[in-house]
Amino acid sequence: MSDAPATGKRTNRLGLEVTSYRGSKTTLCAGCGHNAISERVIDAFFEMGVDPKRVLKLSGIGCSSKSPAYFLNPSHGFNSVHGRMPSVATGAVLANRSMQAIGVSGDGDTGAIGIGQFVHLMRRNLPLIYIIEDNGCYGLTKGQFSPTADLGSKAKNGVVNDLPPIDTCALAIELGASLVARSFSGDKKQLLNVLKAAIAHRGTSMIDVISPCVTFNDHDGSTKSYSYVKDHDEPLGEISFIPYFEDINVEYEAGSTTAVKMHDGSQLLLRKVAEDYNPSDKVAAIRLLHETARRGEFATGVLYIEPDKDDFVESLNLVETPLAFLPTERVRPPKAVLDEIMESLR
Ligand SMILES: Cc1ncc(C[n+]2csc(CCOP(=O)(O)OP(=O)(O)O)c2C)c(N)n1
Ligand code: SF4
Ligand SMILES: [Mg+2]
Repeated sequence: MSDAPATGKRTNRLGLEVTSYRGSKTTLCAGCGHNAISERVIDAFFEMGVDPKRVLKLSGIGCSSKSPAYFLNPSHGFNSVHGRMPSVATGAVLANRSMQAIGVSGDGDTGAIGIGQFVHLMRRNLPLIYIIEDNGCYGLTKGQFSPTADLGSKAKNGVVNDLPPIDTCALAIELGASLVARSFSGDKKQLLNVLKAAIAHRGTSMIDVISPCVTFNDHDGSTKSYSYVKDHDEPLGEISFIPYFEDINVEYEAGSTTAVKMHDGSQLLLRKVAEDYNPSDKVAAIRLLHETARRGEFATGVLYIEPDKDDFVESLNLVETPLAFLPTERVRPPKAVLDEIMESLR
């Protein structure tokens, strides 16, 4: 990061100003948690010096899925069908593995109509940052309960939710995502560092961000309101992130800090507060999610990470050149070969 003397504006390692990472003006409600998440995405991509022209933005349908329009204007975008972002993302990433992909979904988009696609995306460990902007309701269609609404939580009209929630983090860990985190749209510092770690990570980074809907789900009785989440947030510890291009010889107290080496050489530092938490232990991560949920709390931070797990692109053993750049002769069999196949089926 440097100051450009000509303009006095802060630039990143590509010489770009933060304006290159902004998007269109938001049309979401003032105070919506989703807007704060877009701001952190802008900061994270700017500070990590990712070329916005090398980014794919993908989403489904919902207020949350509109968010990619509000960050990274120079990037490529595809606003798909409700719950179908995972299949579009899979096709796009396999066609051009040289791009950095970020998908934004909602708790309805992921947990209801899109749950089948979500499940298979997680088990494939596709290189993708997958953000769920989780407000426990269908904001766009006026606040009905979504599958992440807690049992017993109250809607604005007084209706009580009588179904148990799906914990998207527990599901993602169980299925095979290699970085799983939960954060809160109101926790600027934690969310920024989680996003930076996700940018450095290879494989699926599934980040469930509790993001209050100020219009339909921010009242007493809701467990996804600003006040409830502030009072019940249980951070696993303080998170710091040092990208590979910055000096990593920082002092940190051995014994109280776990340093996770990312595949690109960056370091994720997890400073523990209360528990002796090991983010590479799958069983411990799932136990923690169950225990905190039983107390009505949210564990936030990086819950699980497996930096060296093979991703979907590697496991398919694709050719070095992204499929999008291969000439037609290499991706389409010639007519004679197709004729031969047809003949053999007679
Ligand atoms: C196939 C289909 N079914 C239903 C809808 C209606 N619909 C639009 S958005 C939405 C839910 C959005 O909730 P969520 O994903 O949580 O996003 P939020 O608006 O809360 O951010 C629904 C049911 C639709 N657009 N398409
Ligand atoms: S309705 Fe709710 S989720 Fe949608 S923009 Fe407004 S505050 Fe955000
Ligand atoms: Mg929602």
